[in-house]
Amino acid sequence: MPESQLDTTALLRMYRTMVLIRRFEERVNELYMQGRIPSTLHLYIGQEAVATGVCAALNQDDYVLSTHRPHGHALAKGMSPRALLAELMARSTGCCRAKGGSMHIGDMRVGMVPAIAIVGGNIPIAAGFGLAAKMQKNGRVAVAFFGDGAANEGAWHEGLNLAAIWALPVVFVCENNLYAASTPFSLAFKIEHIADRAAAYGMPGRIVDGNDVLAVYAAAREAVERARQGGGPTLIECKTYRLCGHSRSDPRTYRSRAEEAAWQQRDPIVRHRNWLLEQGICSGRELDEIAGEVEQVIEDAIAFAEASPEPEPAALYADVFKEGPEP
Ligand SMILES: Cc1ncc(C[n+]2csc(CCOP(=O)(O)OP(=O)(O)O)c2C)c(N)n1
Ligand SMILES: [Mg+2]
Repeated sequence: MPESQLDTTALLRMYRTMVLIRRFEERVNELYMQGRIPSTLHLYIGQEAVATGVCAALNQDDYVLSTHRPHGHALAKGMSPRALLAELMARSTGCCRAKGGSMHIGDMRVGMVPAIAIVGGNIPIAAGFGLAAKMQKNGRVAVAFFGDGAANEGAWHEGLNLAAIWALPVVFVCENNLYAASTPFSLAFKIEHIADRAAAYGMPGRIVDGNDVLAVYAAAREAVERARQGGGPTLIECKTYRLCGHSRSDPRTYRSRAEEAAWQQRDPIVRHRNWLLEQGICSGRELDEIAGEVEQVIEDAIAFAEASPEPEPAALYADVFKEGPEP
């Protein structure tokens, strides 16, 4: 759908979502460096337009299947910042009651399937969610987010093929950020575009500027509608860049500071902000107010998480084994 058909509320909501993801992650990084968050983290800074644009095209009961880098997907799909932060801080009020941590966050009430950290592992599962939706005729769509690295996993090929032959309502969203950990795209692929692989499975492949939230939304909207109407899957490749390191303590020796600076110029949030102002859709003050409200939401989430207790030792086995009578 052209961006002119999005109303002001939807356009500002996109801005808010991107700012929420960015500031949430910046604060999480600070908390991590202060030792207030255990385990490890993969931040999404720089890729906010992908999660935001795609999730804006989804209904609450559509499914998102995420990766080791899931915070942005979860927030864009509508997960509570409180439950997310409490999970990162390993508190009993976390979305997985502290059993998941950063890489397994989820909330089925908003269609956020607990994230899967095995690279490419979410792809066949997305096909499974699509198959369930098709058999139940409930009109739901499953979206699988994944990185460039996942597109060279065997499970990726199997999942795309299954979705194609059974015309499943799935949208495959590649976030090609040019690196799989420290491996550059050019060392792992002999092709320029991952979207070109769609032809091998008989589905449409789309290439999108992943730092342009409106372009991502337009491509996602078309693919979601196609899936919902029984037209089968689509592969969307979003060209983007993570402005942060791969995970904690990444010295980023595999790429240059000049390359990072060039991508910094294409910051998706600054870009959307400038577009909103140029179009006269809102004032800078309104955007600053949105950012201010987001700060409060994040501070509230931090206070909530810190006031929450750690899980009781007795809760260790709860939700781990299936309870109830044997079938
Ligand atoms: C099957 C598997 N192999 C290796 C890893 C370790 N690992 C975690 S993230 C990652 C890089 C993934 O790169 P990409 O798919 O491009 O996603 P990005 O990190 O760029 O978002 C690797 C190799 C893993 N989690 N799963
Ligand atoms: Mg990558």
